[in-house]
Amino acid sequence: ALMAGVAFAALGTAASAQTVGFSQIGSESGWRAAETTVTQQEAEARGIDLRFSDAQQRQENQIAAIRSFVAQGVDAIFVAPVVATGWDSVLEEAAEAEIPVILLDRMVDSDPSLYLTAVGSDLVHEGEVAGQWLVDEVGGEECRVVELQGTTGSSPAIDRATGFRNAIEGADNIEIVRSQTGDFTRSGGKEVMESFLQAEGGGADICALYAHNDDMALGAIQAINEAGLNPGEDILIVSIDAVPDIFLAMSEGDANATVELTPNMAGPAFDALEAYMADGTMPEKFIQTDSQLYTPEDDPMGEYERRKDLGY
Ligand code: GZL
Repeated sequence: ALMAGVAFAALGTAASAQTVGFSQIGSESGWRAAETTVTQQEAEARGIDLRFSDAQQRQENQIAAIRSFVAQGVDAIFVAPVVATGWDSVLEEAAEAEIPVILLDRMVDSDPSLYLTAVGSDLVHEGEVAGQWLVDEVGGEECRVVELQGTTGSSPAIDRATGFRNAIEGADNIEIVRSQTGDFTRSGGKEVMESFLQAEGGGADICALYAHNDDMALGAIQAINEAGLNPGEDILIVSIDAVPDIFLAMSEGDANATVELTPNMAGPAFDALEAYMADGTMPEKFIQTDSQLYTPEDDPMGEYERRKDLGY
């Protein structure tokens, strides 16, 4: 509130954002690529000059980009923070420069007064939706689960792990037997799944894979096929993002469930920014997007067609 007052007072008359710096994590997944595309489209539709920086998944590159945006005197900064910690000093520098910061799709541990708002899904809930699907799917059957976690220390990796465990807590027939990060990438998912298969009787002892995003699941599906097993049947596959290719996999019987994450975090972010710049309206600290479950019963090819041109 203090920052908002100061920033708004500094603006004096009503203003609108002309230039926004966007510190993007990278392009580790199809979902991330779509988020970038949608952000550029939303900026263009609003006549905003978007300055884009791809950090190749390195926090130091994001911090350097934010400092550069502050030096350029942009009107606002969007950040998709690769991990949850280590942002205090650079966010304080932006606050001192009276430049509002909005977080996209991941959260930070910093004090909420250091950012205007955050737009994202309830990542714990996404994990719960994925876990509940598996509980419903396996019933009382014994089910040994392997887990491909997202980028270590990122809020989605932390929260999606928590949510899934919340959902399976009451099902003592379901057990997570291996868990390792695949860094949200297809190659990471494939490599780690290969090691899981070797460690678990060639896959005979694995009932299901829970992947924190579809890209890791798609890499794992390749590994399962190469091991001579049937993904989606011998090993159930549940993941998150709802990217077009997971729907192709579903239509081939290779994947069983995904939880949707909209790539349009920028629309609500730009809306909140415009209201703030116009008259100091303070947005909610967290603008939540929803998390819908999709399975092969939900017209996967139709969902593929709807998403295939959105920049994934
Ligand atoms: C989640 C987002 C995650 C996506 C992944 O909000 O941060 O990052 O689920 C991406 O595909 O790597």
